[in-house]
Amino acid sequence: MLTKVKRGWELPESAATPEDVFHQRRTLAKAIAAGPILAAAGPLLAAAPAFAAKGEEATADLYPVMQNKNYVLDRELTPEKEVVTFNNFYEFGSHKQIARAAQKMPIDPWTIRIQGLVEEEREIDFDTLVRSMPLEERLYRHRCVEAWSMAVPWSGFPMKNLIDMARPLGSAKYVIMETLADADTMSGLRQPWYPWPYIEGLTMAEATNELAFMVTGLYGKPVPKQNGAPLRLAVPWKYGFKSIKSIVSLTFAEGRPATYWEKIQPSEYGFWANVNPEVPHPRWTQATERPLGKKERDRVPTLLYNGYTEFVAHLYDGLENEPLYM
Ligand SMILES: Nc1nc2c(c(=O)[nH]1)N[C@H]1C(S)=C(S)[C@@H](COP(=O)(O)O)O[C@H]1N2
Ligand SMILES: [Mo]
Repeated sequence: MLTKVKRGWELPESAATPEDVFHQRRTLAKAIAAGPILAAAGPLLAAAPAFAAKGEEATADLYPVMQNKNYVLDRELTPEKEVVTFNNFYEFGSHKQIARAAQKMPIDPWTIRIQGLVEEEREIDFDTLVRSMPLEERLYRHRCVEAWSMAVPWSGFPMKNLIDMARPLGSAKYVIMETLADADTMSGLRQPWYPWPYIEGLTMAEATNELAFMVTGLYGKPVPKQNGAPLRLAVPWKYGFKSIKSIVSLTFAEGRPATYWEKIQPSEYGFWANVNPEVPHPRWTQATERPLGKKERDRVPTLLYNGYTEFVAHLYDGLENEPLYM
């Protein structure tokens, strides 16, 4: 029989941030946006990195949003500057300094196509979508398969809400997501040996798990382009490449998709890609990770399912013969 296991990082109700602290933060964020009082701000808001969202975005009025205290970190937040200047977004190049180039990506208007095994195929306007969803902030870890990691405040809404809105048929077993492929602004698309567009997928059980999160914001602002504006996925128990950016479509299907990285190198990157320190990448260990902004000597141990075992381990019962950790 299953009993509810207490999650290690769950805080008692009494530890939740009271509303007035939230409002204080919001006022502070507005004040900072308005004038040069950086010295008064906390470290989270004080950094004003070159490629952070500027508050001019069409959805800027929505942020910051209330933090959901069910998702507690075991480590400090990564400085915003690191998160918005060190990125993987191959559409803009196969290196980390793509933030400037990504500013050219057109994101307004933005449409998300819902197709495949659904009651009715449709297109949703991003602005309408984000304004109809219950936005919250979640502090999540993120572990790249390259063995660097970060801990960030995403804003967004549960992926389950988007799945419910899409009304998939009972025959749908997977949801496949696709990134914008805009040859005019994405220079990476000129490298034809990469299988554009970037595609990722989840089982329906994974996509409706409470941890699966559709990201629309970061550090209390709209998510910057280099981090996957206007809509990206965060599945923190999986390697970072599953968290697909700048999503333009959701396709519901019966068959498992061949994902972008799987097509590039199937012996190194698989469909499941759950974090596991004990299963090395063919070319390096996954036992430890370097938090962004820290030195090599400050590497920390990597955790099974990136620390989210209690949320997701049951999703893989009976699948022990699958390559779950690559
Ligand atoms: N479309 C798209 N999504 C993507 C990628 C990419 O190259 N293209 N890189 C992935 C990888 S490998 C990681 S680690 C994260 C990085 O997200 P960040 O730049 O916000 O840290 O995005 C993921 N999503
Ligand atoms: Mo990654």
